[in-house]
Amino acid sequence: MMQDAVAARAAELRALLDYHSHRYYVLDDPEISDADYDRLFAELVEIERTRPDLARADSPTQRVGARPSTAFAPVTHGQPMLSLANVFSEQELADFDRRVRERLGHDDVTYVAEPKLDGLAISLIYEHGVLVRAATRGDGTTGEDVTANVRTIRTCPLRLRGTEIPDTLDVRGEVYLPHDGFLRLNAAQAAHGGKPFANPRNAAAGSLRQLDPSVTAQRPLRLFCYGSGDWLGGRVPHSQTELLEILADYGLPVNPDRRVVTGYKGCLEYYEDLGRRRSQLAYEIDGVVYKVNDFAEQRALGEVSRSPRWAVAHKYPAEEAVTRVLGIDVQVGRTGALTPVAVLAPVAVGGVVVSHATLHNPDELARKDVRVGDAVTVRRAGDVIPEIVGVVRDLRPDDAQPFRFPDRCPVCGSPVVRDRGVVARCAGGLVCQAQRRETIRHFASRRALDIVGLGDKLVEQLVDRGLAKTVADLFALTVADLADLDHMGERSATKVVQAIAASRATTLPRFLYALGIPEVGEATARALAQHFASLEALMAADENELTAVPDVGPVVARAIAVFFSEPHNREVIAALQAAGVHWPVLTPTGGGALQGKTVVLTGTLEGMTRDEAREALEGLGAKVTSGVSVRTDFVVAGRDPGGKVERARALGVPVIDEQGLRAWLGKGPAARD
Ligand code: JCF
Repeated sequence: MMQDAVAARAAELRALLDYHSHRYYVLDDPEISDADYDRLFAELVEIERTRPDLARADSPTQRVGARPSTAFAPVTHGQPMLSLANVFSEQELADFDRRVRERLGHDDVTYVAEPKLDGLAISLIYEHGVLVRAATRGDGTTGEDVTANVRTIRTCPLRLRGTEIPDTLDVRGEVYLPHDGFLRLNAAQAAHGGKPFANPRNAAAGSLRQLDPSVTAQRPLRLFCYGSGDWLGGRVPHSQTELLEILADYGLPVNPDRRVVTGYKGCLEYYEDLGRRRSQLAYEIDGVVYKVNDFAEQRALGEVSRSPRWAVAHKYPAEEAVTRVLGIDVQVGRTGALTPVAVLAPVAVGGVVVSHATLHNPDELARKDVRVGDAVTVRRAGDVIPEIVGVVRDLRPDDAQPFRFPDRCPVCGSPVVRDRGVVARCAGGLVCQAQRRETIRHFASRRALDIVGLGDKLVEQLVDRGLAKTVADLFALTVADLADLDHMGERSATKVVQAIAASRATTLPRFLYALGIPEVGEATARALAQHFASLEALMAADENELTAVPDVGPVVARAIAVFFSEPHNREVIAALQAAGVHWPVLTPTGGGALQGKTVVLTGTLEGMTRDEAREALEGLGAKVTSGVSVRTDFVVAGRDPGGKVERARALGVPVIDEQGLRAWLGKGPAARD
């Protein structure tokens, strides 16, 4: 009797753990705390340890399985795993749709559109609802058995949920690694002296082909299901939409970003919309998949050579490309840091032509061993500067020489010193023309003093001719000084002089940012201004007092203290103030109406820019962040706010509109057009 009670409790625990892990991992909506989950889990582990007869292959405790004997054994798929034909342009998409319409004999075909993940195709076999085998796609006919590794994927149910479970179900999907998991994995690899993975797809593939499933279990793999092979018994889908709904009901993860669209125009709209959101997705995608929704129509269309006629992949422009290294330049930054930059044979990457890629620092350059003449893979992710992923070793010319990093500054000839290990720095300070140039450029830039018309070419000439040795010299420039320079003339010179004069009226955060203090970006400049309220108070602060500022740690505090202790920097600041650079007096923080509140801005505001709204909120003591979490106090939503508002509602975070914000700021209603 007692024994039956234990067996019943084990069954109950398995069901509870399955239920809660589905809520947590698949629905992203947990009902119990992690600690409560762990307690249930521990209870089941204990029962299975003392009663091995109750251990079961589909138990949640079996996700970290033993080394399997069947690892990577060939598996022949019951039905072939299809691949998708690709289209790369609107025209090719229109042609696909036309062929579908012609074969079906009607217009306005309904498609299901979904993101195309850059992962690995997988087949999951469930017998009577229990996961019995997982296999890679392989050549489409025969893949490899990766059951033990797939079991460790938290979103992959070991047992299907719900009712009307099929006798056999062969689910098709994509295993992938989200961006954050990829970054975490590579950081861990680096910490253990391992080799980092080039991209999330390789990392996912490497993880699935691990011999030791306990290693795979450490990899944050995820899964989305999008189709099926054999399907015997259970509920019968008649369309792709129904199929996805049924799979979701069975507890399988399906992509929430799917949409039903009509005609190729509808497909295109989805493609463009998703393309805009691409950099915000949690995972890498390389395109969109469109499938004819109706299964009767799919059957009528059939397939050609392993690709269905009823589906197509619409690719986004490649974000990686291979090109040649024509040269390696060493650039000198504002603080004297030397950055190696590869000069490339121009190549299109993700829709833009790239001719330079950063190699970050000498260590990175040495690690990648990039040589002039090498073929390299260049990558562009979102808005970031292009980067060299690695060298294509097979294409290296026989005479390629390793790059020797200079030990003298290429601009001023001063010695190069190493600081904090990785950064190589020119020791020339403001004697170095490059550092002078970059300092002035930064000072005049849009988010600093915003001197319109003082462009790179002009700054270069000012420095080369000795007209501006420091940023303070800018305020002494006359129309006559400038009118002589290349591409100038009386009129442009007058405009620049006026712009310089106008920039005297600034704000303390802008001024601090413009000084170019190492480690002090815009956010830190704002925090410093808010905390100290005056330049004098800031300059008088010691390292200890500086670390009292939010987000200022010892490294930043030290950089600030060193900067202000430098007599030359104090002289330049005094000269700037003598030249009339000024800002409104601030009141120190402590009493702002939104002190300590965390606010997220999203969507387009009508009456102010987002920067203005942020400055105003920060002026009241609020902290403005980008991601909505349980720690967010409220969200300000403008026009077309997107997913952050939904997330806020789901978390119970209050959402206010622009009118509400203006009320907070005491500004009255926005002017509308
Ligand atoms: O996300 C994908 N990589 C993906 C691949 C999505 C799909 O709906 C697919 C696929 C490969 C084949 N559908 C098929 C039929």
